Amino acid sequence: MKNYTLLGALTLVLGQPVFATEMPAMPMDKMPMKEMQMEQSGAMATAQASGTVKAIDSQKGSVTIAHGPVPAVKWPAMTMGFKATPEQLAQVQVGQQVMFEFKSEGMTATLLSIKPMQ
Ligand SMILES: [Cu+2]
Repeated sequence: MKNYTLLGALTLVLGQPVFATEMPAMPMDKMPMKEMQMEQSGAMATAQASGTVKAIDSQKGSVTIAHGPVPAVKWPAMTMGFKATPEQLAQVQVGQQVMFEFKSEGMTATLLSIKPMQ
């Protein structure tokens, strides 16, 4: 009988501080902030740029563009490949100056739209 009472008291004493520290921590409050920071650091961003078409690979579904600096995603000028749909690839030719919109997720950039400059 004595043991049960002691155990009960211990559970009560140990149980309460754990419960008490969980309440004011408010992890729910901090989570949206973390997600926002990840988005801002470029986990996924959309941007506009212009450049020159260097190569078109319709089998891979990609277009290589020598583009100027893109401040929105902190890119310097460079030549790189963008994922593109067959419809997007059909709108441009190698050597053309183009304006395009894209989204970047890590090292992968995907065209949202592309059109020749006039
Ligand atoms: Cu680039």
